Amino acid sequence: MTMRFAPVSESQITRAIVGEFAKEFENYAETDVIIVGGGPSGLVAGKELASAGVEVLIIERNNYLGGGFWLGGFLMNKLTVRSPAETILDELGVPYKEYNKVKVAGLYVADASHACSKLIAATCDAGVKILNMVALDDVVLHNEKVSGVVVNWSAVSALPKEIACVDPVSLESKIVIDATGHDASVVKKLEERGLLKIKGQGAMWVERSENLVVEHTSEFYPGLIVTGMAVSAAYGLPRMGPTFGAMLMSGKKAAEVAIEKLRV
Ligand code: 48F
Repeated sequence: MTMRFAPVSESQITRAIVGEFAKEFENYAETDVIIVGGGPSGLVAGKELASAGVEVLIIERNNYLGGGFWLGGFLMNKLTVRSPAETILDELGVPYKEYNKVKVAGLYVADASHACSKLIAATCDAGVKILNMVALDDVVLHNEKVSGVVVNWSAVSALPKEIACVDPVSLESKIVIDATGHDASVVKKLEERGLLKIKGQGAMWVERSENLVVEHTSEFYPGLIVTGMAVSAAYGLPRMGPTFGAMLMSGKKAAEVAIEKLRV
């Protein structure tokens, strides 16, 4: 039997894309939580929040989600987590091995592609909406509280001003989460205005860093929660290198902090 696709024209396809995008963009111009950055910490935070019924929008400057979670380190796609973060791999249905049980306990290795794609799928399944190729330009500040973000297409900042003089647009939310990794881009917007001072990331010390990142995942400025490596940059904590347990656990904690704030 010959297969025949539905008779749909070019303009109908264009309308389907534009219509659905515009509807969603309009709905999410004001939302509960905006997460800037779709790496492991932002994705876990989004998944947890959406699963609890919170409206969440992730802003991601790349055309793909996952951030540093696609690779385990040094361009090698095996990633590690330390106990107890393997419980999140269990929740996501990601297979993993315990590494060299005899010498070290509680170190697990998984395929990065498998882990990252499962996390992205779980985040989308939970109902999180995503804006790709959109970068943070600034924050919305109302009465000394972060109340949203100012964004533009990622390409705009890469073009010379004489070609791309494009004003950004603003999106309002009750809470913003900075999940932009080492850059801590949202926090830095507040620092640029002299509203706070960040310490910048400390040197490598895996033993301490993962616990500290989760401990310090919190509201860093009214309306702004930090998660993942942005916590490290904001509080001057040691870096941890290629192990991801703290990113996943910090995402969970950021969601808990946000839910608590939304209740008030
Ligand atoms: O860097 P990233 O993976 O952050 P994370 O969730 O995890 C860090 C680990 O991957 C690794 C590590 C610990 O094991 O050291 O680095 O803290 O993901 C950050 C995401 O934010 C996006 C960026 O493209 C990436 O996907 N991002 C960064 N700045 C902006 C942004 C911005 N200004 N606007 C929009 N997205």
